[in-house]
Parts: sequence; structure tokens; C-alpha cells
Amino acid sequence: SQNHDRPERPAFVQGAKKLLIGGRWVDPAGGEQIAAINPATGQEMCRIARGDARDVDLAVAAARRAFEGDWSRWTPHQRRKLLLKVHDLVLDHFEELALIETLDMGAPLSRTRNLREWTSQVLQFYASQCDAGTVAAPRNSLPGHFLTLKQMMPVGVVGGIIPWNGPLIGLWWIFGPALATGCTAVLKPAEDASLSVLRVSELMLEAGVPEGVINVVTGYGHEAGQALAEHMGVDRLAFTGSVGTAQAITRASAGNLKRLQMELGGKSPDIVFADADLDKAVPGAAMGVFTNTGQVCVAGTRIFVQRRVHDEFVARLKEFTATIRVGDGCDPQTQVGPLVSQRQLERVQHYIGIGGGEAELVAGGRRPGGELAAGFYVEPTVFANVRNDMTIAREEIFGPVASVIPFDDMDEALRLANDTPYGLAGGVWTQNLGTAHKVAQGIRAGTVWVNCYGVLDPAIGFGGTKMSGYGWKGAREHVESFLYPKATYINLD
Ligand code: TXE
Repeated sequence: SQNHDRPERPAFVQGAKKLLIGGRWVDPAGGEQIAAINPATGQEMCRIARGDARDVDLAVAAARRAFEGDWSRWTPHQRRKLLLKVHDLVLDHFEELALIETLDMGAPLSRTRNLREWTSQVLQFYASQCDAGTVAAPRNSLPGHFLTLKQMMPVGVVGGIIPWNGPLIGLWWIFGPALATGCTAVLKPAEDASLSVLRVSELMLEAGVPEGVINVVTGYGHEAGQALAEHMGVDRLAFTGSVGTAQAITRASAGNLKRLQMELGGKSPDIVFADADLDKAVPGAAMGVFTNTGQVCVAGTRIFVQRRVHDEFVARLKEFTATIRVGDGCDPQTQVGPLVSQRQLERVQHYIGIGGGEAELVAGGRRPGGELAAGFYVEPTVFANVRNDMTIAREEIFGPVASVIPFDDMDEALRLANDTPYGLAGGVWTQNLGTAHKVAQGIRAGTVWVNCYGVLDPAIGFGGTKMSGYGWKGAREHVESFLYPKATYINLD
């Protein structure tokens, strides 16, 4: 057994966690908690606070005070230094953070430990953006003696509602640009995975983030989340999650016309041409679906394979899938951990049932037994002979379920690839440069990978089109969406 390598549970993962409001850790107004369950065992590890509208009110007020206080006089240089201090402290504690994330949402240590380098990049990127709000364009082109300035000003209090599939990634899309621009933030992590956000927030206070600049209200979506979306004191709201919740948030946020940024799901196409190097395309396409147990917004869940190599591809995919090590994420050998929750397990099993009725199951589909029986596991699953109009090819499953769909030529591949309400990402595997570029241009989605899948540079960023949402995360555009332009005309006479 590999058990001897398993690290100990961090001391942080115990007791009843609090809310971070105005620089203090406080109990929720309602005094209630939510169990934090380890998805590998189904057992409760500790409890998080069930924040509600009252706590959101306090957090938004604290964020407003901070925004209007000393924080507004911090120079870009000071904010950059702060972000770099956060960077250093978070990286120093990354082993603990990776373990907390693994225990809380199930992703294997082989994945969460790897996020260290990405976290370093994302924090360095936002540190590099602290001058985005400085004077942009002085001009004197008006008749008479005028000096005109165009400045970018911080929008104010920003809200963030993030999901459970990668809170250790998702929190930086809120806190990074907020600190870079001089905004203040109220973050509501998902009820299924809040622990890494709470620990990172402790570290951020330790690094010197002033009170009220970041606030964290844990709790349920229909309580704390809804309150944040409705709140008149929140100027901008970023949401990552499901389409239905995005629609509810859009309606709830209408009161003060919040600036919204939405990153929703996908049903991303991954297109394998007959000339592709199958030694790379098979594992690449497979892990494009199975990584993080399929709980990835950009997962390439519709694998289109050119008919000439279809049977060979399916045979090799089946073979590869059988080699994937499913298990407790705390085992360093594990490649695919459990799903995040009982609810997600039921959702994925429901779709596997539907798939069995409409297509051909060639791998997985069951729950592993033995010592894994108590966790929320499901085997990596492959369906072949899928048609693009079947339910499993249309709806986001958010589990380790791949659908293989045959195609004849590029036109057909692109037509099918784009026949989806989503537009988040896509991939293409080919050795032909022309094919690669034509398909990359032709897929209507925010990101396309050529002979790879899932790579993400925070300085380039990502985002979706169609019903996958709008608003870019990462890159300069993201930072600018935390700012509004202001013109000042100065009459020099
Ligand atoms: O998502 P929700 P769920 C997709 C994926 C998954 C499905 C359902 O297909 O199977 O959504 O997952 C908060 N007002 N994605 O139910 O509800 C909630 O507390 C304000 C794709 O977990 O969208 C959590 O913090 N907030 C995705 C966050 O919204 C509300 C990641 C996400 O939860 C709310 C996650 C409300 N009324 C799920 N209701 C991706 N794009 O990566 C809930 N929330």
C-alpha cells in the first residue's frame, strides 16, 4: 500500500471556522455551521460558518469603510509590495494549502501541489499590474489652455462567488485584481469547499493586508450568495458556477446595476484528426476530461475523432483509462480523486445512467468498491458512438465522463463542435499546421489548445463566449474591469 506517504491532517482542519469581516474572525449572526466533509471518506472533518444576509451586510460595510479609508491612499508601489509579500507567504505555506484543498474537495495532491507554480505566476502577474490605475493619457488638444487627464479609478467593493472545484485557483481571480487596483473584496466560497480560502485569508492578514480590504463570508448560495448578489453596496460581482445560478445572480444584481463577470460551464470539443500523434492525443484528450475528476469548466468532454482512426482511438482510450489510478487524493500516487460531494456523485451517476441508454459504454461507469466504497468515487468513464444531439453530449456533467463522437471531415467537425450552447474552450490534435489553425479559428470559444489541453497562463487569461459567460479573467483586461475611466479637464487660464 502507498499509505505510508500520506501526510498528516493540518491543524487548521478542525473545530468551527469563522467569517472574516473587517480584519476579525467572527461567528456568523445566525450562530449556525455547515459540515466540511472529506469526499474521500464521506466523513465530517470540521465545520464552516453558515453566513447569511446579516453577515454579508457587515462584510460589505467593512469593505466600504476600507475602500474609503487609508487603503485609497496606498500607492501602486505599496500595493505591489503587499502582493509580493502575500506571494511569498502563500508559497511558503503551499504544502499545507495543497493538503487542505485535497482534503476538502478531493483533488489529488499530485494536482494541488502542482498549483504552487501557477499560484506564483498569478500573484506575480497581479503584482505587475498595480500601475493600471495611474494616469493614462494626458492631452492638451482642446482649443485654449487645457490639460486633460484620463485616469482609471477603482470601482469600489467587489463581490466574488466561487465554486468548489478549485477554490485555491478561484480566489485569486478576486483577491489578485482587487489588491492590484485598490478595490476591496467580499468573497463567498462554495459551501462544499471553503477551507483553503479561509486559510489563505489568514495568511493574507499576516502578510499585512489591511482590515476590511478582504472579507470572507462562507455559507450557502441561496443565503450568503444571494445576499451578496442583491447587495446595493457591491459595485462589481464576479461569479463562477452554473448557468442557472448565473441567471439568478443576474436578476438579483439588477438593483444597482452591478458590473458582472460570469464564467460558467462548458461542453468543450476536443477534435482528433487522423494525422494526430495518437501517443500524445490519447492521454492528452483523456486527461482533458478526467483531470480533477472531470470537475473542470474547460473539460474537453466531447472528443470528436476522425472516422479513419476512430476504432483505434477508442481502443487506446479504453486501455489508457484502465491505467488511471483512482483513489484518495492524499495518496501521492493517485491521479483521479473522488467527486466533491454526494450531490455531485448523484448528478454524475444520473448522467452515466442516461449515457448507458443512449450510447455505448466502453470504460468505467461504476463506483469503485473496497476501501473506496465510502467516498464519492466514480470510475473514469468513456462512452463511444455518441451523437452530438444526445443528452450526454449536450449537458455539462462535471464528472469524469468522456463522449467520443466520430466525424468525417473538418467542416463536419467544426459544425458539430459549435453545435452547443457553450463556448468556453476546445482542442485540436493534428500534425497539419493548416488544419490546426483553421480549427483553432473555427471553434467559437474563448480558448483553443493545439496538441495540448488545459494550459493556462494568467498573463494571457481566459474566459468564455455564448452561454459560458463573459468577461476575461487574467491579463490586463481583467484588471481594467476592476476600474472605471475618469476624465478631468483642467482649464489652465
Ligand atoms: O453550482 P452553483 P453547483 C456547474 C457544473 C455542476 C453544476 C452545479 O455543471 O454540475 O454547475 O454545481 C453559489 N445566489 N458548475 O450547484 O449553484 C454557491 O454557493 C448566489 C460549473 O455547485 O452555480 C457556490 O458558491 N450564489 C462551474 C457557487 O454559487 C449562489 C463550477 C456555485 O454554485 C446561488 C461549479 C444563488 N442563488 C459548477 N446559488 C465552472 N464553471 O467551473 C448557488 N450559489
